[in-house]
Amino acid sequence: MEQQQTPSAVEQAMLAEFERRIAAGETVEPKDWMPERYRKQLVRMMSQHAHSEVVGMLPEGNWITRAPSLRRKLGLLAKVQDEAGHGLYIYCGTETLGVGRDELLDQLLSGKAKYSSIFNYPTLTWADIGAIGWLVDGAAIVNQTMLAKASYGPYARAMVRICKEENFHKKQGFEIMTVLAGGTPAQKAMAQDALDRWWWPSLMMFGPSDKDSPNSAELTKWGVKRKGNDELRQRFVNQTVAQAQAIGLTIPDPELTLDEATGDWKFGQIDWDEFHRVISGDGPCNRERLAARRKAHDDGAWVRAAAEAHAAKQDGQGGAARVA
Ligand code: BYC
Repeated sequence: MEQQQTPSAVEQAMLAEFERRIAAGETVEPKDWMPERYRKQLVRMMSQHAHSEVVGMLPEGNWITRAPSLRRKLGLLAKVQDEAGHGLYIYCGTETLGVGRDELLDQLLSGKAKYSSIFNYPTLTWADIGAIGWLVDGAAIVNQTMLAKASYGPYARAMVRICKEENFHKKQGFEIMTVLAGGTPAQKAMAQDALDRWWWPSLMMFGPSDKDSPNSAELTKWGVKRKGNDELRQRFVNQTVAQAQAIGLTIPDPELTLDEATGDWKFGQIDWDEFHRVISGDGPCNRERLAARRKAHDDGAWVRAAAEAHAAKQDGQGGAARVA
């Protein structure tokens, strides 16, 4: 009689096959077998990413009514709408992993879920809108170009489209900064002030240093992350220093020096205490952001109720209820 394999042996064989596929560069699709831990890690990372896109609309939304011209207003409106779309693609991606958007939104609104630290800083002047496009979208592109090669198909494919849109966002932000930096002394000072305030939080977007990053090893082993947090941060610094120089702005880091041997711009110490404060809920705007999201959710209750009633009517339930 054939001996039955114990579940753990089956599981081990499936895991080995899964890892062979990843090593061969194959893409994992929703109906493929995957280790529970891979699924959980993806849900964690993708839901944080989706939440970041949605919360990320708030700092910029703050300036839609105060944009300095119709052209600027149109660009900003389009950008903020794009961010909502990015959130939706990524929430759809998490649905392919068996987790509904309602559950994830509950986690966001209850304060349990994380979202990117960067969106807990205030947008004080119009130049902040330029700085966000240039630096925040610029950092996001560096990170997400890498994620477009992630092993999980739905996430990787969402990143391809998102990166194209983020490129437009970065260009509009850099153009705002270029115009301000070449304007009156007061406009240039406003642009420099925005760079001073957004520079270090932008570097924190890449996450802790690799040696302090508990998730990196597993995510790298399973091909979700293709590069480490430090390498991507360095890539962003290298490309951004040249851009700041081109428009006559100064990166607020006295320790910034070019390493001739590697071509890398070496930068000073990131304030990791500030980073940990912000991601644990105690940044300058964490409370304001969550309050705004909760209000938007409550205000939208009638839309959800109407959509559900419409869906029920479409599948005949509403009709049956009316007859009864
Ligand atoms: N902020 O082990 P680590 C946009 C957490 S939005 C908050 O290195 P991992 C845009 C991390 O979650 C684009 N938390 O984590 C939208 C972990 O905590 P948990 C946003 C952070 O996952 C609107 C702990 O720290 N992009 O472009 O290996 C307008 C240890 O970290 C942060 C994404 O979401 C942070 N900055 O790597 C404009 C990209 N960093 O979960 C623009 C997708 C770390 O264990 N995400 N943490 O409790 C990623 O690429 C990765 O998740 C990270 C972190 C590189 C961020």
